[in-house]
Amino acid sequence: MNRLNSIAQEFAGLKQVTAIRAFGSGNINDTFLVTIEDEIEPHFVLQRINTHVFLQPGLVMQNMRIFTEHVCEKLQREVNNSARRWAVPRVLLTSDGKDGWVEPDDTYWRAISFIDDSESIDIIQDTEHGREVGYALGRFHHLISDLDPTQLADTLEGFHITPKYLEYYHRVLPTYTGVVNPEVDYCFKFVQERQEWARVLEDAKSDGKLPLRPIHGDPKVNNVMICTTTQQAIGIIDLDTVKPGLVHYDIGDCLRSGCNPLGEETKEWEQVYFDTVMCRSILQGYLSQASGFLTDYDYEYLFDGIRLIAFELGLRFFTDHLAGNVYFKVKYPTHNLDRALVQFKLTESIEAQEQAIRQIIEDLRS
Ligand code: GN1
Ligand code: MG
Repeated sequence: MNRLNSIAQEFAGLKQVTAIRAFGSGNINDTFLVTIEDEIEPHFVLQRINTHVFLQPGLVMQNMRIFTEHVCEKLQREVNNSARRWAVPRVLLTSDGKDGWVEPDDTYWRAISFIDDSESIDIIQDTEHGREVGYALGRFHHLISDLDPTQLADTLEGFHITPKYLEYYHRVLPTYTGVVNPEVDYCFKFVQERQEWARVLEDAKSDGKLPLRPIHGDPKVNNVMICTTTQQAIGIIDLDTVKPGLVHYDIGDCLRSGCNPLGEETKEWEQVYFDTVMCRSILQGYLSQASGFLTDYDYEYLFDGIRLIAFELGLRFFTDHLAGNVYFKVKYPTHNLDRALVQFKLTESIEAQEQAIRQIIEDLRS
C-alpha cells in the first residue's frame, strides 16, 4: 500500500479504499478524491494542508467545527422555510477520533465529505450560473450572519488586508533580480499608481464604518458546488479561510472570479475584461439572500470591494513572482506573472466601468 493510500485509509475506517485521484485546481493545498467500498457514500475528499500558509492547521479545523455546528443548527431551524437543498461538508475523523492526521514528516492531512450529485465549475457559464453563484454566497453569509466572529480564530494573519500585502511587496521588491520586461514594468507601474487608494477598506474598517463579520475568504466560482441535476447552487466548499473579515472581501472575490469570462488562468491577459451583465446577475442572486443584513455603508463600499480584491489578487500573484513563487503553486516560472497580468487587466476594466457598476448596485439596492 503506498503512502497516500495508507493516509486515506486512516479516514476510511473499516471501509476499503479502492481508488484515489487528484482533484480540483487549488493553488495552496493538495486535494484528492478518495473512493471507498461504501454504497451510500462512496467518495470523500482528502487534503494535505499547506502548513507554510496555514501555520496552525488545528485552528483551521477548530474554525470549521464552530462554523459547521452553527450552520447545521440554523439549517435545522430553517427547515420549513427553504425548499432548496443546502449541503455543508462534514469533517471526517480518523479511527482514533481526530480531525487531522499528521504524518512522520509533519505533513498535515484531513478529510471531508464529498457533496454528492454536484460539480465544481472553473469558469462561469451563463447568467443563470452567475445568479446561482451569487445566491450561494448570499446564503452562506446569511447562515453565518449571527455567528459571533470573535469565536473564530485568525488562521491566516493579514489575509485580504491589502496594505499588508503592499508592505510585503515593498520588502520583496529590492530582492528581485529577474528581468524587467514590458509586462513586469506594467505591473510595477500598476501597483505604484494605486498604493494610496489600496487602504480604502481598511480605513473604512478603522473608522467603524464596516464591521468584522465571519466570512468565507475564498468564495471564487469553483468553490460553489452546482447540483448536476438541477444546476442550482447547493453549497460552498473550501472552508479553510472561514474567519473574521469584511463581507466586501468575499463579494469582491466572488465577482472578480465570476465576471471574468476568460478565467483567471488564461494566457490571453490582454483580452481580459469585467463582464457587467454577469455582475448584475451575481449581485442579484447575492442580494436575494443578503439584503437583510447589509448596511448603507456596506453598499457604499461595494464598488471599492470589487475593484480592490481584483487588484489585491494581482498584487499577491505579482509579489509571489518577484519572490520566486514561494506561496502559490505554479506550473512554469512566469505563471504567477501571467496570473497577475490577468487580475490587473480585470481591475483596469472594473475601473473603466465604474459608473456602470455603481449604477447596477444602485438599481439592485432599491
Ligand atoms: C488560493 O488554493 P485556492 O485556489 O483555494 C488563495 C485565494 C486566491 C486563489 C486564487 C489561502 O485559493 O486567496 O483567491 O488562490 N487562497 C489562499 O485562485 O491564499
Ligand atoms: Mg481556497
